[in-house]
Amino acid sequence: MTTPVRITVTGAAGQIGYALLFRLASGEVLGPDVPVRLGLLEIPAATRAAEGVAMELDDCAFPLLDGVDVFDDPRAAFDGTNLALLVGARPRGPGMERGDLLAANGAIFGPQGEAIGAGAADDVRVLVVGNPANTNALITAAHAPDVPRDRFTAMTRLDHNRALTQVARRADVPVGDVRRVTIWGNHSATQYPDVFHAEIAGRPAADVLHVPEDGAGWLTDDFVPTVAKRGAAIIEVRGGSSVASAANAALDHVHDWYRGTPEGDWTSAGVVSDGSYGVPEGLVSSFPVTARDGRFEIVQGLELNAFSRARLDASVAELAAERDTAASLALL
Ligand code: NAX
Repeated sequence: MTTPVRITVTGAAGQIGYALLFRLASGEVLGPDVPVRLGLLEIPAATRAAEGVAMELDDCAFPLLDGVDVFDDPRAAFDGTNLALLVGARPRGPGMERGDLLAANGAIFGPQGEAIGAGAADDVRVLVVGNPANTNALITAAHAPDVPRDRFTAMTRLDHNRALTQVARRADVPVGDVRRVTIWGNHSATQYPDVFHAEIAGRPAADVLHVPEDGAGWLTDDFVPTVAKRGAAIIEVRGGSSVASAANAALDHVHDWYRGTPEGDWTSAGVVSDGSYGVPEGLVSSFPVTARDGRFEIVQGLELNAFSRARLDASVAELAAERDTAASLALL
């Protein structure tokens, strides 16, 4: 057996953890010849539940699963890890302001970043799912200054997948016919799902869907709010937050990061900005990205019309405000 990929999942006893661990162990994400060793990090109060998840993983007899370890200490959990999925986070409680939420999450993601910096493998890759995902990724990266910046990502793949389906529904085509949709900015209500570079069965989506340059009509009134508020809609209808679709998106993100995006297409991911598209360097913003040889690259050279520019700028302003709040709380 080749050396297993060590994967650490935080919040492993939570809902999303439960929906993604079994698929990671099955081989469908990293490949049918890639053994994995899973580390489950939880808070002490939830390690017993995580042990139960580990027992169930054992009971699946996955041939590629080298073993499962349960941790309540980040240093031990991230020691030697190749892939860190940071799912566990502090949800917004009643009356909690954005600063309170960032402070609570800073207390989680700061130490986890330090632990990644101290002990993770040289090739470590980090995906932050726990909200506020972009700024939690920024805080994590800030605490691991020796790890290359391109190893820290935040999940906007669920928004991306939601956008693909909304476009396909509108055009009445199979979702596989839709390519090159983009989520820009923050994983929040200000995110900008962009169809101006998208294609439907090889034709410009804006032509097929009759979207004017100023975004009036369906784009502004229906598409953007439907994608941006889909999480709230799921809570209202299902009676709980997105779980399986969120886990699926995390696995799509990991799959593409390791195994590449399809030729001629791209996906969306929160990555550390290099200044592309005027997004201030260092912010973790969603961009259109391709993946090759285990690296995400921001798609360059897309023209943004005035509508897209304004939407992107608004979401980036929110990211900058979150960064400033995090800095003022000494979380960076
Ligand atoms: P759950 O509340 O079911 O699970 C969270 C788990 O994290 C709990 O078991 C808890 O004990 C654990 N945890 C808390 N602090 C921890 C720490 N310091 N170390 C390790 N584990 C810790 O939430 P779930 O539904 O699984 O959602 C997890 C996160 O994903 C939430 O922050 C949620 O907001 C976020 N989401 C992000 C999405 C995205 O697109 N980026 C979409 C889905 C989801 O809303």
